[in-house]
Amino acid sequence: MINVFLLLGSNLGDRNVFLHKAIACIEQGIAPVVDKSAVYETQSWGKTNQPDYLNQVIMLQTNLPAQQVLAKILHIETVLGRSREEKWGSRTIDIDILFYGDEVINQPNLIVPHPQLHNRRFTLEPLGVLAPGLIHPVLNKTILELKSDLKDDLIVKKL
Ligand code: PH2
Ligand code: MG
Ligand code: MG
Repeated sequence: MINVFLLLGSNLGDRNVFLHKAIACIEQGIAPVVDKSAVYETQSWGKTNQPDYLNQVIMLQTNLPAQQVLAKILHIETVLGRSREEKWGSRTIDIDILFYGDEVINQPNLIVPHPQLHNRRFTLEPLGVLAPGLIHPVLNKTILELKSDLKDDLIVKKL
């Protein structure tokens, strides 16, 4: 079984409900959720004039290929009302693959590890609680090391 880490994010509508619904859909359609972080309220990164997000990291164990995990994630996002308009715009739910085991994937529609994860406090804070010693297979650093290198000062608050 492969350990797959996903980041959930919502900054539109009832953000808590969208996180819960996403986890229910993931358990039903992809695999049981083995571990999950607390929920964090986080300032919008990239486009800073957007509402605050709720973010959460979860871990699944599955044998599904990464492309199948991605296809199921995109379906769940659509079911939960995600519409894609502007880059980094507000969304009811965003589900990103952070790690797929220690695999490095560079395909037109899927880059793993997530190419921005090491630049984002809203990802490294929850991930650092679930998997502090996990080694990033491209940067060859642990999550805790990436966290201490971080230059992102946006507010990330554990709820
Ligand atoms: N996701 C983005 C862009 N900015 N900021 C926060 N705080 N949380 C997110 O999940 C997030 C973001 C693109 O997907
Ligand atoms: Mg995202
Ligand atoms: Mg996404």
